Amino acid sequence: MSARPVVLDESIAFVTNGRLSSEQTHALDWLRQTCTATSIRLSSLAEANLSEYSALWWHADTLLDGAPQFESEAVRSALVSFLDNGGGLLLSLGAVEAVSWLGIEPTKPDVLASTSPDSDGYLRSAVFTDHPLFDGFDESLRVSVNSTPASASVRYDRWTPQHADVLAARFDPDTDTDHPDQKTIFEWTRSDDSGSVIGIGQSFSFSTGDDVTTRLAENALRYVTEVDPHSAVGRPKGRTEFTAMRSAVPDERHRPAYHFTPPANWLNDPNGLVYWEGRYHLFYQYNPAGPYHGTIHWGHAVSDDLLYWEDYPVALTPQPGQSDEDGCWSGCFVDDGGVPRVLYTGGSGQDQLPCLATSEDDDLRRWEPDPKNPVITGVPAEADVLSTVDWNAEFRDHCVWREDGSWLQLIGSGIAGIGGAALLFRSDSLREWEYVGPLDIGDWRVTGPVWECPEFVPLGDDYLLHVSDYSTVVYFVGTYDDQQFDSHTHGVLDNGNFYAPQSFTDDDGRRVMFGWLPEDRNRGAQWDAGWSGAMSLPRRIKPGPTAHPIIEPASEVTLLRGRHDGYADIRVTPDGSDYIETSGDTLELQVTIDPCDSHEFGLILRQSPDGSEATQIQYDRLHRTLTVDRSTASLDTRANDSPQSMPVDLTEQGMVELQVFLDRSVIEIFANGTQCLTSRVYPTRDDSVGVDLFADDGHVRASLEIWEMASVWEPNKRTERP
Ligand code: DQQ
Repeated sequence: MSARPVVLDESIAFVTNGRLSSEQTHALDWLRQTCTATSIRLSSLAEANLSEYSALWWHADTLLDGAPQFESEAVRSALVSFLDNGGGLLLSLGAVEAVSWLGIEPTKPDVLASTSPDSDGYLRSAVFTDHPLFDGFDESLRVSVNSTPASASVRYDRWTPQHADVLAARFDPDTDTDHPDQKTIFEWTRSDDSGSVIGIGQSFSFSTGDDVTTRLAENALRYVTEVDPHSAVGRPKGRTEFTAMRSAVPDERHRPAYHFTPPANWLNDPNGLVYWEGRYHLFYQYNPAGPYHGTIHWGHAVSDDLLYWEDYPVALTPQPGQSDEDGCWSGCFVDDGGVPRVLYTGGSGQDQLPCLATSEDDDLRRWEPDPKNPVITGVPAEADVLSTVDWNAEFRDHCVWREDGSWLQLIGSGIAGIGGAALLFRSDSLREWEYVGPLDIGDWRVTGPVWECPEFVPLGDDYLLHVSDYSTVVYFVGTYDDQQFDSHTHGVLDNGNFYAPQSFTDDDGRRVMFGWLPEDRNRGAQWDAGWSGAMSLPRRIKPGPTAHPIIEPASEVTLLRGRHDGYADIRVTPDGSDYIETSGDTLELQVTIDPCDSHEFGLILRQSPDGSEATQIQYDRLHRTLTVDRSTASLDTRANDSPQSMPVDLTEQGMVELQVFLDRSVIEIFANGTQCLTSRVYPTRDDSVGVDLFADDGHVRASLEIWEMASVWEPNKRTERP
């Protein structure tokens, strides 16, 4: 950071709540060198003529707790009117606590400490890299702050403010560790016409004369004194805000162009999938505070065609003091005789319990949590549900259906010492449930100790149960009668980066599934990207000639096809390369390979001209295995380079037939209609877009159809629908 003279042509009031501490004296000295500064006691704010100042700065190096002035209504309304008249406010350290008292923020900060950590710094959000608060900072998202003397810290760790933009969390420079959940710099705007509020809860000390602190203070004061600062969005509500958010974290090399991704920040499981009043609704596990799993809300997107999605406002928000205060976890849609409801898991402390919410609009925009939440108040005593360090009882995620005039519900769980389980409940009202018993229990040595996200749906004459066992989505097909399920067939829904799927039926009776495609690069890389998690393409699940379900991309996906290249009957040998002229990173490929006398052969994607980056999709004929070899997929060591494999038999004609969807970091492979493997790759080079075929021995004959796929997102330059 370069030093520059600091001059603010503003008159700023420095608010104190008593005798100045040494830290406050240093801060006020700095302010006096920076602008016209006046010190005002908080208790006299109601009598002061605040219109003389363009901003107030309240810098409290101790907690506000118990300060009598903090309770004064006259002071509160003086501050609020100041803001409403366009005045700016900088709250630092202990003073950040005042946001809830001022009515700026309904969720109170949950960390109020009278000391700050020895080693400290900021972890800036990738969404707000252009925020004027960081003018003059270099591009790094990790900012070290030199020696921070003991002073109060105020943060949101467990919770996330509802109306703030989270500009930075905490970074520990000594151990080089990110703490994305320790949120510490915020911006609030009370209303469209009011001034801005910046809150800096930690590592903001003037006693040490740190450059970062003075630069931040100058930027913050300049920003809040601007006549028309950018206003904080908090939770985006409209198209402009969502588009701005998506544009802020384009990550063009890796962010999918035709798969659904969150506007920014974190996405995991699909939830509450439904075709309602003629539109598809995709809710999803969403953290608005950053690209990491925490403070889980329900995001919402709507589509007419399963391809082009419109972002809708957040549907469910954790409510402090309620049974979902720590997160609104996965759940399903329930059509209660035409009334749209969702059943989801509320997290609170170490409890996870089912909660109900209802929407009263056809658009499913607004959701009201039920006053009777949680609708099941504890796990069934007779079930011996597993308890772990994280949870009193592993008990979450819901699948609800109507049967013989009753509601039936499955909840994911685990039985101590035995294995993952899907527990069955019955209800007449959705608000009171009786335990029926386990629909199915696995063996923990095979399918893990806990089953998440169970879903139970008809499949032809049979039923399909699928569960996510922390690593894989396993399915069981069997018969169902009198609330008893007997499985006769099992398999894996996808052999790669695919988890917690959910499905729904549309008006045509098609069963369509989405799954979460988790990232496969480390957390630091996800933070830097500013977004995390994608949805799979819509997949149709249907009965096939065997007991295994057929899994194929929904037919709508073909609508994204653009330019087409076809390559017929190519002879591929170990001596050759450059068989394919088409290149790109958003493609659909249909490959048919006759193995001839070769044992190992396949397709190469995202190859750089010098070969330093390439992902091989390799078929091993001896072991009848398809492997995505990621050992050279990326030069970035933060990306997982381990191989991913699945069993694939040759077709009746002795061929390998693959349908592959490449969408930047996503590779979704469908083989023979029943086997899927989704992989994630993160090439670093712009020219890693080559496509090729290879044979390691002998020769193969191959045909290839390739389509360029349209982008469905504006920041990716949305193309016209083909
Ligand atoms: N994700 C949710 C849980 C579920 C898990 C939390 C599966 O409800 O068990 O975000 O990814």
